[in-house]
Amino acid sequence: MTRLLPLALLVLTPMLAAPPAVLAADDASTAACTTTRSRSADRRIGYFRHCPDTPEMASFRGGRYAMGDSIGSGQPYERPVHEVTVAPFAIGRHEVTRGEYQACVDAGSCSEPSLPPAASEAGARHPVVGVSWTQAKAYVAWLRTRTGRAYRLPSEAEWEYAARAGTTASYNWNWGQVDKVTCGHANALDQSAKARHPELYWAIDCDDRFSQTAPVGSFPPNAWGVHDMQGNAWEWVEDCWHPDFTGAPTDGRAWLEPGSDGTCTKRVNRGGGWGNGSSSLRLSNRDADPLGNFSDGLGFRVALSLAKPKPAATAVAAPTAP
Ligand SMILES: [Ca+2]
Ligand SMILES: [Ca+2]
Repeated sequence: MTRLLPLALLVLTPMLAAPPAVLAADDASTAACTTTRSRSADRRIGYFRHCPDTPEMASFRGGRYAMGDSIGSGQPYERPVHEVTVAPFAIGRHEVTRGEYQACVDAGSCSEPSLPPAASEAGARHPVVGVSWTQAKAYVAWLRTRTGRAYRLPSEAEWEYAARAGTTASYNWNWGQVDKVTCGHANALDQSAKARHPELYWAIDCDDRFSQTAPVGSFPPNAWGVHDMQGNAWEWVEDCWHPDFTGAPTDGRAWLEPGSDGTCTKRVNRGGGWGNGSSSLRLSNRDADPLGNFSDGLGFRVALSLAKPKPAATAVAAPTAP
């Protein structure tokens, strides 16, 4: 598979993190912080943050959806479309930011990103990029220690469920009406990026104001209140790479059985990034990289399993629709 950017793709020595401890999502017995909660303006979606320096999360009941390229415009590895039932979970409202990742670095539990940011991308609210899958795993291991909750990377099925927010279209902002990336909805390879990187031979025909990463939340959220699932930074997920969805799990778990090469050294990443155009930002598009690779366009967000929904007025609230 070809990704126009990241510009730099290097290889680190693979180093698998220890498997996560299994903790109940609402088990506060080891919590180090006070959880803060809020709801979307229409009160359908519950948000929470376990510690001031940890990511804000959006809660979903889970449900059944069609995963993969139901439009027919994608690649064979985006098919077959298959029904998946996702259990209740929470996912970061944003990509993990540089500021959030730095808290883990400061604690001595994460290594610095392998690519220093350009001055214009160094702000704490920019997504952390230049981190390998292994570094992303180290961050979620630190989150488990910091919060006492079983944070992890999302499964690929959870990622697509949250990204689609109920739509079967290619993009969650137009529901099939305009089949391309628009500069008002996602940070993609636009005219400002082409001006900064003249070696690129094309870009979408508008200016989204961000030649590389944008601070998270600079673009509107999807229908379920989650930002930048399409564009800005590509996002690592837990799953091993498989050449298509034949035999994929239908219960929303990460697909951890080895791929056709007999290994799980390549991990999936999703969503497209600032260096990509319309095709790569499609909701069903997939890519993968060796777990030690990193690039200036590849980051991640975190997830957390939830207990079955409680009444909306209590605890980690689940929205009525998602
Ligand atoms: Ca851009
Ligand atoms: Ca993204």
